[in-house]
Amino acid sequence: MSVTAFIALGSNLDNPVSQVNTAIGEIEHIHGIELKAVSRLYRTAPVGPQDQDDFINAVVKVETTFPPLELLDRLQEIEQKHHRIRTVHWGPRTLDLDILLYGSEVIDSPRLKIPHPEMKRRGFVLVPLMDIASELVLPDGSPVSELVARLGPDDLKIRPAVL
Ligand code: A4P
Ligand code: MG
Repeated sequence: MSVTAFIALGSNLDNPVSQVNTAIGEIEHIHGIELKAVSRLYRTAPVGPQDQDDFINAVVKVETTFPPLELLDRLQEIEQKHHRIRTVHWGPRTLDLDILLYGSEVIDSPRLKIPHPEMKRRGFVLVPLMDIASELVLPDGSPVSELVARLGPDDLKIRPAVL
């Protein structure tokens, strides 16, 4: 049985456009994951510490036979391959892969929280998500389109990356 999941990608170090594009290719090649849709890439102002470069953000839709924690393991292997070093919380990173949604499941465990707790107020997640899932409704009943409509001007300071 396969489940539809949405994964957010973010990078602001070491050629972020290439980090994100390479990661999408790596996700696509995992047995047990089928890539269904890819948003545009967006250039976004950093949320959190401001003394860092803009991010490149995107969201992909996949179908997967992995249970949630195994999907997280596979994504963390990709993060490791990108030489990700965890330093500052919300600080710069070569590659961040977050599971936004896994079917309509709600998970609240130490290693995994789904829906991603910050997703409802983050333009850099919601706008790319709208590209590929404009009709999507979160497990708590919030339509993604309404969450986007509610974003403040600062959260909407994002633009498609010029490639
Ligand atoms: N974890 C729990 N739930 C999840 C989930 N749904 N998906 C756990 C993935 N991981 C999840 O994450 C720490 C732990 O979270 C993981 O080991 C996993 O078990 P991390 O990515 O290593 O830590 P972090 O990045 O310091 O914290 P966090 O909370 O992941 O940061 P965020 O929320 O990802 O924010 N600004 C812009 N414009 N664009 C960005 O992409 N990203 C961040 C990072 C901040 N500002 C940004 C952006
Ligand atoms: Mg993360």
